[in-house]
Amino acid sequence: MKTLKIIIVALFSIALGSNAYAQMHDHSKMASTKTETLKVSGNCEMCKARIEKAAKLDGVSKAEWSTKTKMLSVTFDPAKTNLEQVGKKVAAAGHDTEKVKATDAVYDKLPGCCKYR
Ligand SMILES: [Cu+2]
Repeated sequence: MKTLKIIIVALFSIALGSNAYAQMHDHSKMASTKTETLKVSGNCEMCKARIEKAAKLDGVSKAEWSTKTKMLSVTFDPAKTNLEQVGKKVAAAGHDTEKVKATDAVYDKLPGCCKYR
């Protein structure tokens, strides 16, 4: 009976996602992620989806961009990536950041509603 309980608990943790489980129970792991913000140019919900998708590099656990403040909040593992790499990726998707600007070629391909310049 006890074994069955352990199996159920184990399956439940897998269902929750190993990352969520680790974050809830391993405080040292929580401290190893960092959340930083970066200004990213854009307009609409389509931009939001594009920016957030581009920002999700390996090591990035959360990326959220606000259409109001134009700020991208990135939660990442500093051992795996950094804000500069995220910025480069976002710029490559067509959105200017503080440090890295999108090339004209990429920018020109954005849909009309997304032209922020
Ligand atoms: Cu847009």
